Amino acid sequence: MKKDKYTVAVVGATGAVGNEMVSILEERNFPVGDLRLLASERSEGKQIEFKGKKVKVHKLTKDSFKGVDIALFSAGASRSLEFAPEAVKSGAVVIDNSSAFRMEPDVPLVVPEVNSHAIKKHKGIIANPNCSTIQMVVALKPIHDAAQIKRIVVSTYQAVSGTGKKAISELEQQTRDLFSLKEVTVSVYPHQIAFNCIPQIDVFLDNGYTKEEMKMVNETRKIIGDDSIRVTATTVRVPVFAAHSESVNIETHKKITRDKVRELLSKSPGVEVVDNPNNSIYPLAINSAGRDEVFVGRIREDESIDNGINMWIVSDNLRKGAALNAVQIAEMLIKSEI
Ligand code: 25A
Ligand code: L14
Repeated sequence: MKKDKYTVAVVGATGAVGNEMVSILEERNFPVGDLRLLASERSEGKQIEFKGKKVKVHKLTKDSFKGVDIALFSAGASRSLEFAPEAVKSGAVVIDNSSAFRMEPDVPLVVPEVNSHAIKKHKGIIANPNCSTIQMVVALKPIHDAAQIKRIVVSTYQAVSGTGKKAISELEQQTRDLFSLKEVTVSVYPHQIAFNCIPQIDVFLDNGYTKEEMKMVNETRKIIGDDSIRVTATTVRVPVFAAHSESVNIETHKKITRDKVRELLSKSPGVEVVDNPNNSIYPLAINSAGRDEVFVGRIREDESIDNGINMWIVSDNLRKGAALNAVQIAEMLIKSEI
């Protein structure tokens, strides 16, 4: 049923993504009646500010969802597997930021600019895609509609904030220690991340790819709704705090020029073209942090094949890559139903 105000729960409210969810709900003036902040017992009693008031964090339990209309989950896949079905039983619609349900056939995997129509089919859970996938499909969908993408080759340069607060502290601490000529401690990532690039995000699978790389392959096809698109990815962690950057090469069935790509993308929702190479203007992580858009630049034709385009895609991984996309899904949901 439609309501004037909704009871919204944020699971993992004290984490990097959860924090961002709370501020985006406020910024966008989402019609929140009651805000329920949930995390582990480590955070019990902490307070987070929402619309000028301090809201207490409670321990997540199976009974946390009574009266909740919408539950935004971002506390890792194991918490989602355990608690999202409980939230649904209590009558909430779950928008889940973890990888737990993304590839379930019954669960819509949604990027509002690309496949908002899928929201209607939900059975209680809607999945928020992987951050690297979201920013890529926002930029590629308009090109796919115009020229039909055959193949995508992507390499990512991913910020540490995607891994959460512990990883943000680790990059800070390692940087400080190196400058103080101290021994560096490695705990979150398999290697030192300060002043380094690590070609591993998440664990390796039998095919030699990482889980993050295969998420980009499978989620891209599901969101665009075309299993014929071939995707190959290399995902790399870089010492950047916020915003993922991606070098993307596509091959299309129909020829599309660089000018046409620029024109299409400058009209596309959620995208901003930043592409003036003569003045060294192109998307940068430091300019994209804190912003909502997916920034695209370095657009050029791939001279090694007939129908190819190269581009550089940057977006804030905690915002469009996670919290903002989830809140946008919630906005569409309340427009259409519950
Ligand atoms: O368990 P997993 O699947 O490996 O996932 C945990 C990781 O998932 C990150 C998350 O980042 C964390 O690194 N993550 C976020 N979004 C994700 C996504 N889409 C994602 N992983 C995959 N896909 P985070 O640390 O920024 O946020 C974690 C949030 O989840 C809450 N949480 C954790 N366990 C919980 C839980 N909530 C309910 N029940 C549980 N059992 C977590 O709350 C936070 O909100 P918290 O209270 O546990 O943490 C508050 C602060 O404490 C620090 N901290 C975290 N772990 C420890 C810790 N301190 C001491 N010891 C620890 N072991 C954090 O810095 C956090 O700020
Ligand atoms: O599937 O940067 O949402 O470590 C969460 C962790 C994406 C990568 C997901 C990271 C992942 C992210």
